[in-house]
Amino acid sequence: MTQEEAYSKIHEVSTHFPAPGKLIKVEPYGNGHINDTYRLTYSCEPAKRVILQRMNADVFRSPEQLMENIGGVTAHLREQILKCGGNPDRETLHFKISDSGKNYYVDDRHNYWRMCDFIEDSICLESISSPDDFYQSARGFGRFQQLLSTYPAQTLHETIPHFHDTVRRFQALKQAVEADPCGRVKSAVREIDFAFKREEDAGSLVHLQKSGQLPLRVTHNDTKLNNVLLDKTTRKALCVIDLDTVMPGLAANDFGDSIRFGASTGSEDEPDLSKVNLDLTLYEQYVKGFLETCGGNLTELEIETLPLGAKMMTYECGIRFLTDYLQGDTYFKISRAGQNLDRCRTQLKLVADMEQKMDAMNAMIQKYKKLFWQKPSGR
Ligand code: ADP
Ligand code: GN1
Ligand code: MG
Repeated sequence: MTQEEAYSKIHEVSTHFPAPGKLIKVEPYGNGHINDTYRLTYSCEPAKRVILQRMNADVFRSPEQLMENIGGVTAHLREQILKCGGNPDRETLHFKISDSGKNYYVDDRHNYWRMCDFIEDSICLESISSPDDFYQSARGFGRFQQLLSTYPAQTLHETIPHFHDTVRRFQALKQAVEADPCGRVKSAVREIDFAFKREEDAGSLVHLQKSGQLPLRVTHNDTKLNNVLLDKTTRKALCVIDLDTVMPGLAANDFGDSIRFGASTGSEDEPDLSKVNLDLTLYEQYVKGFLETCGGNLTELEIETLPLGAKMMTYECGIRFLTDYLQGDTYFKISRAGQNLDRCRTQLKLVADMEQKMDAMNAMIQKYKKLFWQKPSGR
């Protein structure tokens, strides 16, 4: 499809959602790896902007269920935010109802589209410009989990089954190495070796959850820095976005995914690994913001396994990028050859660095646990 054809398709799709005026601009938007995101501008006074997304049907096999989750979760967040005296129009996403009566529209090629208000006067960061930005992102994700602690988790559909089952992710890597469909194994021997040496670690959190030692909570499961918006004026946490993977999950995974992306001194696809390390100052800011907002709800073991969550989410993401590289880059969008291998390398470099820094990571958890957590009486 040419760009012109794509834009004419978007014009057509937009007519199935309520229009506040004449559609005057369509632009590709954001840096997500999964969905196709566009920002649309309508001429009205003041001009109104919305986000239109084509959901990735290869990744999300039951878009109806996914949008049911999102409808339920955003309605709950709206109520909770109102109760706290917040502004739900800015602090949670608002999806529009299409002419099908649903919060999505299915086109003639069976593509699923959804539209939500663009949150104005917000910023979405790809990297940290000050430790305070990262502290704010921690507060955003921590508050999100806190607000959803009263949500009936059993009503949520599993939008991607076994999403953070690191043991299965490891099995998928093993299969990709054995099949080697693109002949790329030879270019990733060191990475495969590093990942295989840590096979036993893959089960650490999964086993604690399966044995009932770690509880499932309503979690976001994709807590990258660019999935939380900050207020442009105050630079405080504003709104958590990208709700596709809100499912029952582990607090350690939400904590860990933020650390692997935001507390790295390099970008996720940095080819120069000397630039990639865990920044302990940023890590500490995240610990503080996260425990301040949702630590009171967590069990002692949940708090103490947060650093393990950081290592495991980084390892898991590394082996997911590696698997995708070996399989021919079919899952994560790439903009250049070798990008998924570079992404894998940054994650594995971070794992190695976290292994070195684990004592310091644990000590910071203890420091903030004392401030923001109390042993419940009778436990
Ligand atoms: P993906 O699953 O592909 O990551 P996202 O839902 O995260 O898709 O959207 C991609 C990007 O679009 C985000 O990182 C953010 O920059 C921007 N974005 C998405 N929704 C909004 C919104 N409602 N307001 C402002 N920006 C948004
Ligand atoms: C994807 O959608 P996005 O870009 O926020 C992926 C995450 C990975 C991340 C790595 C549904 O997140 O799991 O951690 O890329 N989302 C899905 O950057 O697979
Ligand atoms: Mg995203």
